[in-house]
Order: sequence, then structure tokens, then C-alpha cells
Amino acid sequence: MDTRRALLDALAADDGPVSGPALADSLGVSRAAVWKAVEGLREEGFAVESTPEGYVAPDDPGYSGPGIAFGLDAPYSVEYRDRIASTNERARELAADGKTDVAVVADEQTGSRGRLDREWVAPSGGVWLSVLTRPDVPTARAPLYTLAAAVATTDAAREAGVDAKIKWPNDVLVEPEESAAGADDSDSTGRGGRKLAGILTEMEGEADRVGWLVVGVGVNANLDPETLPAGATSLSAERGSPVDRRRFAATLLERYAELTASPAALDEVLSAWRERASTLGRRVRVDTGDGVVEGTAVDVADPGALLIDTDGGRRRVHAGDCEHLRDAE
Ligand code: BT5
Repeated sequence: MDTRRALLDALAADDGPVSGPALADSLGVSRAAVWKAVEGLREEGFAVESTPEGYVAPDDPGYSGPGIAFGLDAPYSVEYRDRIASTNERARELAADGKTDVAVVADEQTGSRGRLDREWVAPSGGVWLSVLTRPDVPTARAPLYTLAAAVATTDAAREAGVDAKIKWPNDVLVEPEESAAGADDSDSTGRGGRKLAGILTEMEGEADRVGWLVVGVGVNANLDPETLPAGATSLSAERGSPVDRRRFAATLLERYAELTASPAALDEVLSAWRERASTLGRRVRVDTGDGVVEGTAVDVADPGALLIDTDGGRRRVHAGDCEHLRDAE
């Protein structure tokens, strides 16, 4: 696996052909090992070409494990499945096996979940992925990783030409266009916009340190919103054309890796989140599971709590389902 990743990086770094002996030399492995890695990549759908001068990466690396890992500037290996029950579940299995720094990516999920065990609809054509890491941080900071994933997803959507925003705590959405009268019919669901992506974070903590952390991101990429639950949208529907999922997934993973690279990087997540938030400044109603808090969302505070000004004073909410209300409500 490591030889393959090194081979992909070497091919990505070089425009022209790279010879087998040169690869063996630079990777510090035998020529037979290079050949085996090339064969393995081809079996996974990454069509490495052989020319008299050496190996060349395919023009279209494709949406596959090696395709996503090709030129990826993030410290994850990529495990790709055409079809899987749930990428989060698979990442948890890998965690139980002691693995780390893996991105599990699937084209289709047959048993994926949202928060509180809700169903997540994930047909072929989406970007469904889960990143397993073992960050050396206190358990209390874990919510920052969810916010980081929301920022990363928003940035990848914007790079793809879709003006996405974040709804606290874990939704990425596209706000309805205001009509001249300021009415927004499409917002009758109270979601504050059409849902483009959702995030599910799962973790295991040891004492006050995170043991493993799985951040699962589901993005409706090339999907017809008609096939999704009411109130959903997709990148392709918003853009009017399909998105390059390989590039989108790579951008998302690279941004997430950058935002979570160190404690100092994590310190920047809240401000990045604020800049992309749709929730702040709005009237909201949050069902915390332990009561409803209603008021104006004024800020997000470490490590991801929403601050709400209510009639009875300022409240700090750590988790829950958030509804954006119209000003009149
Ligand atoms: C979420 O939950 O938004 C988190 C979704 C996380 C999914 C990813 S995909 C990769 C990884 N593997 C998994 O098994 N899960 C993660 P929540 O906030 O609870 O929202 C769930 C609600 O969103 C559902 O009850 C539906 O109303 C709605 N929903 C379901 N599928 C949707 C979709 N594809 N697009 C938009 N909304 C959807």
C-alpha cells in the first residue's frame, strides 16, 4: 500500500514518463515491487500507461482509491468502495483494527446514518467519505473537527462554483435566493436552505484524550434532488452540470487536513467557521433533546457551542437540531 502511494506521488510530481528503474531507485524498493504496485493500481482502476520511456499517469485518474490519492496533499491513505453499508461503520472497523489516517470513500452507501441514527440517503453519484484519525487532543476539543469538516466541505463546494454556507452545527446548505419582496417560498422546511451535505462525527475517548475520531461527510454531488429527501439539493443541480468528484473529494480532504494539522491550526477553525456561517445573526430554535432554546444566534464559542440570546438571557447550546426561523416568527 505504501509503495502504491509513493508511486502515485512520484507520478504526480512528474509530467513526463518515469522509468521503472528510476522509480525503484527513488522509492527504495525493487523493480519487481514497482511492477507489482503498478499492477495493483491498474486492478483498482487507475490506468497507469507503459511507454518505452517509462510509466505515465492516466489523463483522467478517475474516481477510485488511487484516483483520489493521486497528487493528494493530505496525509491519508484512501480506501475506496463502489458500494458499502456505511463509510463511518467501515472507518470504525479500521479504528478497532488499530488503523489511523485513512479516508474511506464510497460511490454508494446502503446503510448510512445521520445523527441520532436517522437514515442518510446515499445513492451512487454522491461523495460519501469518512476520515479516521487519532488526534492527540483533549476529548472536549473533538467538536472542532466537525466544524473543520463543515468549513472544508463549504470551501470545496465554493471551488466547484456553489455558494454553500454552514448551518450550525453540521449542515452545509445553499440558501434560497431572496425574491424582490424578500419572501422565500423554498424555505418552508425551517432548514434555512436546501441541504447539500451533512456531517456525522463519532469518536472514542480514553480518559481525557481522543482515542480515535471518525468524521463522516455526505455530500450530494452528482444527484438529482428528486431522488433525495425533501429539502435536499446537490452540487450538480446548483451548478447545472456534473462536478468532478475526484477533485471535489481531494479538495475537501486537503482542507480538512490543513484545518486539523496542529493545535494552532485548530485554533483558527472557529473564525473560519464564522466567516462561512449562515446561522449567525438569525433567529433560531434549537431542540437540544433536553428542551427548546429560541432566540437570536449571536456567536459560536469554543469548542463549537452556539450562543443564543433569548428573552431570558444568553444561553450556550452544545448540541441539537437547529431550525432557522423567519424574522417574523
Ligand atoms: C446528518 O445527519 O446530516 C449527517 C449525515 C452524515 C452522512 C455521512 S455519509 C458518509 C458517512 N457515513 C455514514 O453512514 N454517515 C456519514 P442529520 O443532521 O441527523 O440529518 C439527517 C436528516 O437529513 C435525515 O433525517 C433526512 O431528513 C435528511 N437527509 C437524509 N439523506 C439526505 C441527503 N442525501 N441529503 C439531504 N438531506 C438528507
